[in-house]
Amino acid sequence: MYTVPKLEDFSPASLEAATAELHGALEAEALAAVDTKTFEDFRNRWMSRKNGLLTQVNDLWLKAAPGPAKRDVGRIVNAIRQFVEVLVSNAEQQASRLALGAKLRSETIDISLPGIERPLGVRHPVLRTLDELVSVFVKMGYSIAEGPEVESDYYNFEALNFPPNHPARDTQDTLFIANQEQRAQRDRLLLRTHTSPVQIRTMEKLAPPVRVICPGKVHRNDAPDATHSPVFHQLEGLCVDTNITFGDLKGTLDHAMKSLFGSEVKTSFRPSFFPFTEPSVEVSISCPFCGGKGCRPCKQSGWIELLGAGMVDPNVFGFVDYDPKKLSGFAFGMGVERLTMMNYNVDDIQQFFYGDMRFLEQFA
Ligand code: FA5
Repeated sequence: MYTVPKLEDFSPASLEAATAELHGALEAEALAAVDTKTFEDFRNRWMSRKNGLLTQVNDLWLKAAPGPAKRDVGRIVNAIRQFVEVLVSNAEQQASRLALGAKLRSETIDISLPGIERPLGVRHPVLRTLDELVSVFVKMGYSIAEGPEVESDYYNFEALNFPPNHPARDTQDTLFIANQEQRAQRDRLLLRTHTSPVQIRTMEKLAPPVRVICPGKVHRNDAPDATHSPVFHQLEGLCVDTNITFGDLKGTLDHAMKSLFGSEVKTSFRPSFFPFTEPSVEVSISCPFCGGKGCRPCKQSGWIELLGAGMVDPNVFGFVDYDPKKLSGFAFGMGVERLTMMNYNVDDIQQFFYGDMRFLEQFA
């Protein structure tokens, strides 16, 4: 470790040698200032007023110099002081730069590590089928209407020609909103059992002609099994104009089923009953799996029943102030889960609601 020597003589040669030795030590020590602590040690060692090396130079060289040498020694000591100040200031910058570099290095994140991959979501198969259906009907000129899932007795039943206490209501039992005893029956709220109430809401709002489809969620008191769920989706359709015939209903549904399942699929219309259509039909398609020969999905019959439909009952027009003498129309309602089961050959409707990734990933 460098110490300031006492000078034996104050000749220029001796002064020069001592100064060179001091500069060498100063420069070497400045290089060692690599962080705040080593810089402060360096600065104090050289500049501390009490016993710093500069103070020692002052005492041992300048004060000790004989009168004639004082001027030269004073100049040299001044130059040394300036040199120390410069090196101390450089060392400060160097130390803070190195300290910052070390900090950054210690905080470096290894961006070459693989990230956490988030799997991309896809549309649920039921929604996919619904989208396909909607686009088939939109291409035929239908627009989309929606209605509330919590519906009044009036829209869900009464205006659809289900009189209070009519046995047809039993086929569509559902959840009723509690504490409504004081309300008139027609105003009592329930979870809608089908999308048909949107027919009424649409005709109340729009003057004929009307062509709408109404997609949505419905609820029924049906025990879950392979083909039933208490919550499912329907797509309703309604077309009202002058001179709409049963032929239009058949042509429209036949086209829709062929668009969905392929042009070789046949449709069949069998008499049925709905209070709001007359005549009413159940529509089946020839089994797309066996081509009509008979297999497990079609229960060996060659046909699969998919939806209900019919010509709008004139009584329903009465509820919405449409003139049944001038107008006629047809309506249909299909179960979207049932169509999706056909579309993707799924044999248990419950699969759509379990949220099991192994099932859903097949549709990715
Ligand atoms: C109706 O709901 C009528 N509103 C359809 C209609 C509309 C007829 C317009 C005439 C004119 P239905 O109760 O049959 O009809 O139900 C229609 C379709 O919903 C059925 O063909 C079936 O595909 C589906 N569906 C019925 N109940 C369930 C259930 N619990 N789970 C899954 N799908 C069901």
